[in-house]
Amino acid sequence: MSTLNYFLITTFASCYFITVLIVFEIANLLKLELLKINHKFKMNKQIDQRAADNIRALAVAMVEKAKSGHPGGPMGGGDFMHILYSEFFNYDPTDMEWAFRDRFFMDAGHLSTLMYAQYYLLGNYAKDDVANFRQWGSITPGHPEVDVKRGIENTSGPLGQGHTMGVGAAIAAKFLEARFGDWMNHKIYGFISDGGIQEEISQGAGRIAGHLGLSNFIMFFDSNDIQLSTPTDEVTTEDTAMKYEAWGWNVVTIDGHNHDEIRKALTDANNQTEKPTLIIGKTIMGKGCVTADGSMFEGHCELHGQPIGATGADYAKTLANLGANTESPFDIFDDVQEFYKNLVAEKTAKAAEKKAEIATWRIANEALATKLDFFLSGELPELDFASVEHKAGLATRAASSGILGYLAENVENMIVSSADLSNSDKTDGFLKKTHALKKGDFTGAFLQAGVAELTMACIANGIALHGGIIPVVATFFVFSDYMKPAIRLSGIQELGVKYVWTHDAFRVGEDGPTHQPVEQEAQIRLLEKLKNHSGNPSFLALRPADSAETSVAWKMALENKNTPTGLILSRQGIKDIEPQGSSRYEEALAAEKGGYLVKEVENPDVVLIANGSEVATLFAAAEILESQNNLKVNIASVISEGVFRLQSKAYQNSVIPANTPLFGLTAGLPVNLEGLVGANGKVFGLEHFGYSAPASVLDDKFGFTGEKVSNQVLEYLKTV
Ligand SMILES: Cc1ncc(C[n+]2csc(CCOP(=O)(O)OP(=O)(O)O)c2C)c(N)n1
Repeated sequence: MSTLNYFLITTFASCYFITVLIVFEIANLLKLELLKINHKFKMNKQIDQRAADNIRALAVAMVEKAKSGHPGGPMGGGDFMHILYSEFFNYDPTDMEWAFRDRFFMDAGHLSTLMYAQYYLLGNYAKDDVANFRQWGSITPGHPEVDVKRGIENTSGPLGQGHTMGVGAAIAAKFLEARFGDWMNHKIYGFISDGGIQEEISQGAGRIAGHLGLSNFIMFFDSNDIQLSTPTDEVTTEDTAMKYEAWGWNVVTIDGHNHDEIRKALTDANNQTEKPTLIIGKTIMGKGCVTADGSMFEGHCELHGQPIGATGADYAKTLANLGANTESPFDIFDDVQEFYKNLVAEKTAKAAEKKAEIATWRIANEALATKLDFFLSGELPELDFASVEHKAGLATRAASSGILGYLAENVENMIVSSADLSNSDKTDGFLKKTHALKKGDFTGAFLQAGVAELTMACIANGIALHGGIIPVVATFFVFSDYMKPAIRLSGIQELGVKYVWTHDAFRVGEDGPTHQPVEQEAQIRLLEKLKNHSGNPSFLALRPADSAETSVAWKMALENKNTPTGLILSRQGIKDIEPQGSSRYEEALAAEKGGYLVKEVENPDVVLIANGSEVATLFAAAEILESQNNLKVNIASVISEGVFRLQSKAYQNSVIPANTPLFGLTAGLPVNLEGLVGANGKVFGLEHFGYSAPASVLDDKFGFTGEKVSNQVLEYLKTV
């Protein structure tokens, strides 16, 4: 062998040897990495299970200690919650009110422990908080009450409303995204149970979410086939998946305890661009419950709504089965604690990245960024309500239409909605200057809610909760009955929703008693007497007497950001109140005190009191009383008794004196004015359902003409 050959062979051999060595090393490294990944995966699997069990154990312990609550449902929902919050949900733990956080809207308020347990793992609650579930002064009330700083986005309890508010928030998010860009693509998650699915409102929420293609809305249905009194198959045979598919949803059914299936469903839902997603998670009521002898005790109706110790399950054995310390059941498991500590750090870092991205956007889009900040601040632009001119003798709904047209041009962050009555409730004044929201196009500002008053009101609550947008909803006053549960939640949650209610009295006329509100004003005004948790009247109800007062009422409504406002408006034209000076609008601004004198003389013989269109009737009566009976008459227009009662006693007395005869006129129940008129006064109102006939005929038949009212006053004055 030549030296050259020898050299070539040895070189080749050593190269070969080195290559084999390298390949071998790489393979080893790869194997090691795979092993590590596998180990981590197994660890994760283990920790996921432990975290979900920890949530279950906490929920059980909270209910047991409180001696009341609903343990079974949270035990089923724990797996979804943990996977959602650990792998998908984006928020900034150091800045809970960050406007671009994902939102979680709980429908099944009775499952509050599920949220408290989850947010306890995330550090939003202390051990004492969860241990004091449902107790006086605790921050863990029986049903969740909005508390954004701790992650509670909405108050819930009345089933069906929570997820509908989520739909509202999803609409708000799309509205803002259409104006400021895709970078704000946060998600709205909903959590619903059998009860919410059965509530009628889910029809409206499901229809609208599908119709508008709310791809940013992802709802988990905790489908455990058990409800409070019975298994669900005793009350329903519907195919829920088909129902939601028919509404245009993306629907997937999974094992709600299988973490990989939850993960995949959430991944797919997050990639949706066209449709909202319903993840039907088949879960087990009371997952993990065992009896005293250690056998499983799951899926029972009795686990729904009482401490598990009061059922066939054994409390201590169940805690042990879930891996909890039976002596200190409110502990977070060590490994779960460690996992969540890291998770919170990761979430914070991820949010910081997103915030940096947003900061770059802000630099490149200065004007838009300023506008966005303005929207989110909740401030109003400079508005000049006096500049809106009204023709003489308008119905207050028509005056409202003029204001809405002005607002359409001057307030860019309003969504006005009507339950298929925009041309009657006159929100078309707004609609004509914008266009309706549509699937794929949220550049408009009008929501055609369809005939679904409760859904619409609830959506408005959700829009308000999301922030950045002022929601306005409209329908006939008589149908405020259909909205009442949502109005109540607007009040409890202190939301600045604006309700526009037109066709405010029997003067609806020919439509008859079904359409003629009588007791509605009394019902709504009860909320003015009911204080919210901030100690303020929970609602502001305004029934303006003419066009100028309607402008003032809108001003009051917009400036009232922390409680809902209702504008109660007439169908029929109303004679405007004559200005006593130069500007009727300036004088009508006194309505901001709740009530004021629209006609004032010294030492009146009688003070006539009304609101809305009855004020004009009082003017007609006063004319007769003065010209034919030589009486001196004052007239007070009280747009809101609630606001009036907040004024000084001296002011109240200057409008409604204690020692002068008082006569009230209302097209609603007399109780509307009895508080103002007092025991010595008289109120003439309606004490029966209406009838179908032209409005002027009803005025005459029911005694609401100037002449008939003047006779009533004279009769009354004989008695004082
Ligand atoms: C509007 C409304 N009606 C009734 C109730 C009372 N309620 C609370 S939970 C519940 C049963 C709901 O069953 P489901 O949603 O299946 O909850 P789970 O049994 O899974 O906990 C009922 C009727 C309510 N909270 N809201």
